Amino acid sequence: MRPPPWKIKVVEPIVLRDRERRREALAEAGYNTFLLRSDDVFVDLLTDSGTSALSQEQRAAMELGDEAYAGSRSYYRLERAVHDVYGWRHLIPTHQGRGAEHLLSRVLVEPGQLVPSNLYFTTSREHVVLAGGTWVDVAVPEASVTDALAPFKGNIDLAALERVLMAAGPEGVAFVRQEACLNMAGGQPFSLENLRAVRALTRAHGVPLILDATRISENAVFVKDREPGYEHWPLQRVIREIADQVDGAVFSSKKDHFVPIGGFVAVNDDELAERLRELVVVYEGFPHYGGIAGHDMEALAQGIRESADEAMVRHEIEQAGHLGRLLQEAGVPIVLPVGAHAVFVDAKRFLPHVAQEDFPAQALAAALYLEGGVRSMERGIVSGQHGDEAYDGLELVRLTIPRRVYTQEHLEFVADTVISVFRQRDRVPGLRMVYEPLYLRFFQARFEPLAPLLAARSEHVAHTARDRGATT
Ligand code: PLI
Repeated sequence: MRPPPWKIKVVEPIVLRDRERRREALAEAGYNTFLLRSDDVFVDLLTDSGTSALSQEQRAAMELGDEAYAGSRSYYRLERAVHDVYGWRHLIPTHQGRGAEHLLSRVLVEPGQLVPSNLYFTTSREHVVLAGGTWVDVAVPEASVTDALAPFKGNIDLAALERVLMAAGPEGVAFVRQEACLNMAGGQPFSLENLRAVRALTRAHGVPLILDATRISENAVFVKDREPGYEHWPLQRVIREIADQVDGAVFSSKKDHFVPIGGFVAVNDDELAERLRELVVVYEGFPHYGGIAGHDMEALAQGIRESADEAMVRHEIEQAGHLGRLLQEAGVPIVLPVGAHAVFVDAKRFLPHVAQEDFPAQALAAALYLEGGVRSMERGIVSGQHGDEAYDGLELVRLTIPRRVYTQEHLEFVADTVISVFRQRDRVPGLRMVYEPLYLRFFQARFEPLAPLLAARSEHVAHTARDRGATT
């Protein structure tokens, strides 16, 4: 792996708590890694959202924050950055990605309308459903096959999309959503060819095309690497080419833009922008700050420019690739090809003895924490099942790499931890859910193990014997 294109100027101490404390912390957290205190975590791979390191240029820019309620200089600098890098005409800042999704869903979705998308993202789907819409998965089938070595598993199935558009008619579809580096499938990119074909279909049917551009930079790198014809294009040009295909985009800037908070909706249509600006004052703030501070807008404007720096973006992808290779070499089942921002472990194949309704990915995330203080995130039935709908889809644990934060040694420690759990995987039992929140349950659900987790050998033997009905 190439050395990172940055060096470290400020450090944050981290501590590996002893195993007894980790076991205690896990129980206190209801076996949900979201509910752990970060003080109890050693390597935090929960998410790449808001966890990146700011650059010296971002920190310096923050000093220029204009905190005026209206007409802030920082807003205009942000607008210029969005315009220069992506080209969209109207910018509506929000506090983070889900703020943008909320506004867009309220403006575009009429009750009963459909939103076809390449797979789902948790908050994106929730806002569509809360606005009365129905989410329709039109991802290519290989998106849900963890070992399918397809280069563009983030593509939309064009025939499936056309069927939905024909059956529902333009009034039946609120918008089509395509997500860059499809998070829930493993950070998998779409090709520009596919995006163009989706553009043509949506145009023919008179339906808006909205990009979830949260990880557009990594998607653009994969286009350069895997799609013939773009290898010599500067990254900025590929990003712009993607942005040019869509009517608008939502962004969680907490990922590619390296900021701890912030997001936005950007659209080209004047009337749609007006509707969004009418609503932003109700839910986020004045259109010139949209729920973030002037100094946040400065960091974001600078971060947007850095997100088109190919060396920066490539390093993130290479870190994920390196961790993926270490796991693959040890036989750990992971999603292939390794995607943009994370390595996704296939919990169904890792823990074949745990039925999906006993939450294998949640159990595995708990075990990784117990084994090495490594925090990961469940991306399986807990995140994916919506309401009473049946779920037999992907069951993954995401090891997500914050940008510009961890070194190769950290990643190697993480690999050792995962491999160690893999070697004793028969000692990872399923879980039972004991508290289920009403919305987005994965954030705050609580669990109990069905048997002691990574129990000491003697305890494990006793338990297994009990399972078999033997007396010990
Ligand atoms: O977490 P927000 O509200 O800034 O953004 C929501 C959101 C929208 N789209 C996509 C593709 C996301 O990945 C996303 C947030 N992702 C999180 C928090 C993650 O851990 O992946």
